[in-house]
Amino acid sequence: MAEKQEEKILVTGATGQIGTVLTEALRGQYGINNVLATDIKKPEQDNGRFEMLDILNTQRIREVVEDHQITTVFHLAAILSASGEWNPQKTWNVNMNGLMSILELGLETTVKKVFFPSTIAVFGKTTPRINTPQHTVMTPSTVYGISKSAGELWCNYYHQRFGLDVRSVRYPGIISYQSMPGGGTTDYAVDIFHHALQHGTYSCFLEGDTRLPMMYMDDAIRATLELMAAPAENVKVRTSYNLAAMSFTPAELAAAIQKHLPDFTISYAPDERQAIAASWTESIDDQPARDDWGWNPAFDLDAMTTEMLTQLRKKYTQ
Ligand code: NAD
Ligand code: AKB
Repeated sequence: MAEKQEEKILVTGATGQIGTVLTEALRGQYGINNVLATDIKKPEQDNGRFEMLDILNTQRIREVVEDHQITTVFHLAAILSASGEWNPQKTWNVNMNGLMSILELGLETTVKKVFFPSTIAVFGKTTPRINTPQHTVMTPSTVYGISKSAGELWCNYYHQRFGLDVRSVRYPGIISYQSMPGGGTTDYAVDIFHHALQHGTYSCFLEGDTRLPMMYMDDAIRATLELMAAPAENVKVRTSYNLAAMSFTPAELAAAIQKHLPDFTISYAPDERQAIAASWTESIDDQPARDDWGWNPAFDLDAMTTEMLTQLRKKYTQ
């Protein structure tokens, strides 16, 4: 408990889909004054300390870290898979150089611990598609996946060579009601709920049988906090842990929604995101995360669907 009081936390990319929810969870756990949210986008609600911070502004990041005596960084700032393909050079710059700046601060400042979110986008066409193992072939097809795959290796390097306590998970597609996703390939699994409640129909940008690993936000946040709280000696994977909860296709998600909204309809108009989705794997073996730090997801497809519809109904009727 005493240790938690002393932590000073910096969140980059805090205004994004995961950052919005993670920052609130961290404020609840560590105290509102011990968590500094940063992004290049202002938050919709002012719930605590926030500073505009471009992850490419190395000088400014150092000043912020030194001014606030930051001990732990949750480095979420990134450009995701679909948006990344519009500007590969910029995506590489933000995703790679942003991470390198944070890792360097781990050697030169008060920063002692870093969380780096990786992704199922590190996998590619040569990766085993079913029950993808922790250690496997990775030939990502997007610049986003390439940057995250390289990022994982750099995290491992800084841990092995310099002893920096860097921890990471490969999130599946994250589904949330609190915040909207930003430029990913799995975004349909959030959009569909909003369209189901507002319009009763959804045109999906992936084909109906495209199976992808997914996770409800509550599980993603809990995994992040549990990994970061685990004793260092239990964290044996220092690239990034496979993490799983459920896998489904757009057609299966639509059927789960129809159990609650029988008149809901879905159609399919695949766009360029279909090729990205097809290059990823279908299901993930996360046994090392379960063995090393006790990972266990709580939400499956039906539980997640019920919760999303319940929470969004409340939002739309407020
Ligand atoms: P998001 O796109 O919603 O949020 C990313 C945030 O980074 C945005 O608020 C954006 O403004 C910010 N950002 C972009 N460029 C920046 C810059 N130069 N300086 C500072 N901030 C900048 O993404 P998210 O879904 O919240 O993802 C957070 C992290 O988790 C990312 O690293 C992403 O790769 C990873 N991840 C997310 C998912 C998912 O399904 N949401 C899955 C796997 C991994
Ligand atoms: C995306 O679709 O790009 C993200 C991810 C799985 O990393 N949601």
